[in-house]
Amino acid sequence: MEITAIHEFTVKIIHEAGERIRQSLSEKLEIETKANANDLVTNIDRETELFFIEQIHAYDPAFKILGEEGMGEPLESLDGVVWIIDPIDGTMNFIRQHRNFAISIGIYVDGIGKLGYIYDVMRNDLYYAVEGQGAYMNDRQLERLQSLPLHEAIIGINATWVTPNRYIDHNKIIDLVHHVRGTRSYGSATLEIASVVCGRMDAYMSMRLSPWDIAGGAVIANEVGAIVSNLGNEAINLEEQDTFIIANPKIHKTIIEQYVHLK
Ligand code: 2AM
Ligand code: CA
Ligand code: CA
Ligand code: CA
Repeated sequence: MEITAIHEFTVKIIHEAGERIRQSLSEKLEIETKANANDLVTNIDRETELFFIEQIHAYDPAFKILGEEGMGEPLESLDGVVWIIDPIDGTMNFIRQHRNFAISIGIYVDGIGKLGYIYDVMRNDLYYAVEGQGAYMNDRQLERLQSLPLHEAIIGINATWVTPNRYIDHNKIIDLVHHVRGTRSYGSATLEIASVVCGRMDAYMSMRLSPWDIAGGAVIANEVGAIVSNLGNEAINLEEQDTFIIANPKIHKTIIEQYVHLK
């Protein structure tokens, strides 16, 4: 597989898709719900995924594609070259805020992450990595993450973590929130992951993410020394939904060992 050629091709189609999405903001969106009333999808999520599938299959029909909106063939395994795509991550932000959403792509070969992309569409910022060749935000190479104490950390969590919930003991999370320097919640998992790999935030966790939310980010994380796992400290699984954390190494260990008590 010609990694450099695929990388150049991917950057090109991400920028084209981003331009189409920006154009769509001046048109009326068709909005539907999926699993629940707050789980939204638009015609642009689907059209963007279809655009990627058409472009990728024109490039090489053997590439397999897993996309959130299910516009491709069902994926039977991670064997071969698999593109894992979230056409719009942060659909609610896309609809309501017209910002704070991203395109994310991870390209895996036999289950190993080779190329990862998170594109902040409205800021025109591309975060990416090629396995073994470092990670970048646009032209700037990202540095390996520096260690810092938990009381200086900014962590990404949303408000449901400090309310009673079925996944974790929320009282320990209240302790965590009191202990850290600050918390943030952006409403786009991939942009929160991008914040961690850049060192703007030191951890991000979610109670339920899907493969397309984390596939691109995990490749970038490896290149800067960020740790990704589920909240049980097991390797991420690209075939099903799971809990998720990405963090600076020491912060990852402290949060998992001292603050996350899974039910
Ligand atoms: P999405 O916008 O692509 O659906 C905010 O809730 C973050 O969690 C977004 O990155 C969103 O991705 C993701 N997410 C994952 N599963 C979700 C679900 N079932 N409902 C809403 N958001 C979900
Ligand atoms: Ca969605
Ligand atoms: Ca998503
Ligand atoms: Ca999405």
